[in-house]
Amino acid sequence: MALRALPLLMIFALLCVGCSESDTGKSARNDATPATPAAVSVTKGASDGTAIELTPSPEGFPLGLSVSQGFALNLFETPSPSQGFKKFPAETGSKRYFDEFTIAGNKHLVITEESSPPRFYFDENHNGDLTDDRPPSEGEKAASLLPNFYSILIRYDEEKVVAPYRLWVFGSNMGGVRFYPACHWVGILTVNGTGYQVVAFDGNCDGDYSNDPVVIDVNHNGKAEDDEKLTAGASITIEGQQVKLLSMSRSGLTVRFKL
Ligand SMILES: [Ca+2]
Ligand SMILES: [Ca+2]
Ligand SMILES: [Ca+2]
Repeated sequence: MALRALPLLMIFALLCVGCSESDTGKSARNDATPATPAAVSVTKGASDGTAIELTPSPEGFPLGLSVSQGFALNLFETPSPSQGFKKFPAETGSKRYFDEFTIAGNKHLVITEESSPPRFYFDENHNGDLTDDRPPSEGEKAASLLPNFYSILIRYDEEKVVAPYRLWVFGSNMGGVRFYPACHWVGILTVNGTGYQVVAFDGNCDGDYSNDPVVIDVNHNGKAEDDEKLTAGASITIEGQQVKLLSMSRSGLTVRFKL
């Protein structure tokens, strides 16, 4: 079971920008602090139920969950005035594409670059300036812009967190460049002394985990059965104990149950 949290993605710094300008996107993430402990912390709130902080995992399709395709990019060769680019990263000589990418409810400008490794500049603070964000994400496969894995950081302003999101980005036969989330969040819910894996997955590819089911692997079989998928307000009985999903945060970081 995929409890392998990737430490380099463990960033919950409060909107800290430009942690290490000299490094690549990946190693900048290494440098960012503080990292959230890998273990699950459970706190009891009087009215908030039980809050569990989940841990990010850089793997897709947890518990066999399926996804739809999310639309990512058009790969426009020139920036359009309507896109709102205000400032561009210094030219590197590699071919670039200019796009808007809507995720987690915000439109972010994106520049993708056919460098080696390819780069994915993401306007994290969505201000139109592509020079004041963290360094670009570098594709995990050096050879080509697409298909490839990129890891971005998304701001969730209402939660004051910046959360990692890893994407598998590919040219789609449905048109344009689309993506799947190659990531999820995972934790442990303890009921009567027994731990149950809890998984949040952005199956509808919009960067918002609050509108997808939260799965509790009640029968420990590593798969998500239909009755293990909870939407907010829904309940499931575990060992005679009713467990109600109160809420899932948009970022995926925090899930709340009422036991
Ligand atoms: Ca920016
Ligand atoms: Ca979603
Ligand atoms: Ca199961």
